[in-house]
Amino acid sequence: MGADASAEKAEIKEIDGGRKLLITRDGAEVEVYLFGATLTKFKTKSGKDVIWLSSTAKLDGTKAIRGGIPLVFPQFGAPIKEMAQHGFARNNTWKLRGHTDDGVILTLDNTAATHDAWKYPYKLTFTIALSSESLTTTYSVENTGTEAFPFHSLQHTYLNVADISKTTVTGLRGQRFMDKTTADPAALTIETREVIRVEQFTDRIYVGPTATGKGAQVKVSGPTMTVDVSGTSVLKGPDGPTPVNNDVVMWNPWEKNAKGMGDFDDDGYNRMLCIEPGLVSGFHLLPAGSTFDLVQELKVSEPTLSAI
Ligand code: TA6
Repeated sequence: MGADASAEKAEIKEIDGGRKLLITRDGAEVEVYLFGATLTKFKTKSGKDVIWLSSTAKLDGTKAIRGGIPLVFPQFGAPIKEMAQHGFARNNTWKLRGHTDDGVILTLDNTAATHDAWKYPYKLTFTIALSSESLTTTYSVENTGTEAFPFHSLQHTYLNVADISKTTVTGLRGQRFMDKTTADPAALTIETREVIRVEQFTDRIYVGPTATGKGAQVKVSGPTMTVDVSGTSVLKGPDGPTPVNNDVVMWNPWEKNAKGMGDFDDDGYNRMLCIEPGLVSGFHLLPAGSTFDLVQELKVSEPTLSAI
């Protein structure tokens, strides 16, 4: 991603004993742990704290970080029972591969992390590109082996909405979703609401945007900021790039489930909402030598009156 002509080059510092990187550019800042390549902070030039992180999150590498943008691979949930929920990418330490004009590139591959139940050669790349009021993160899965492999991938983004009771989500009307809080989590229902308010335990997968025919475009309007979340995905194979309809996960554990997690603030559900572009509604096969790119953009702007 080339730097904006008007913006300065990103500055990168190792902090917290080298466990974390601080990226600053154009008055904005991002913090990302090498553990899981988990981005835990994004503060805009105008002072908005966009990402939620539980105050009780484990930050010592003993478990996936609760909050931020944990990276899900090769599975979402635990269809492969022998493997940790959401796979092993978020539970292993990534390497800093290099700097760019607007951020950094982190990588993980099968020489560092794999699993007996999923032993394919792969390379993950997480590219962070920072501007004053936006953050673009590209999560790439490359099949470096000789046979196709099944995978999911997701940027598990915890947004800091400040007050869930004053927050709305728009842009999902007309899309089909699976509701994991029901007795039939695989059933598909059409979203009929243009303005969605989250007022209870919510755990949904909006399956491959049909309404827009391109990537996911969701607006999260809270009392302190508005975040336009866009998720686009591309399969890059020998015949060139092919756009792929990605899914959008929406999750808020609500009060009872929040209290049931030791690393989730008891009242944290009031201040967060997971809106997550990914490829999770079923295992997808990635052909040998191909790469799947999942690009998330968080564009931040002032709160709008309708959210209050
Ligand atoms: O965000 C969707 C989801 O699969 C939820 O069902 C919930 O399990 C959440 O991920 C958090 O998972 P984690 O393994 O990080 O506790």
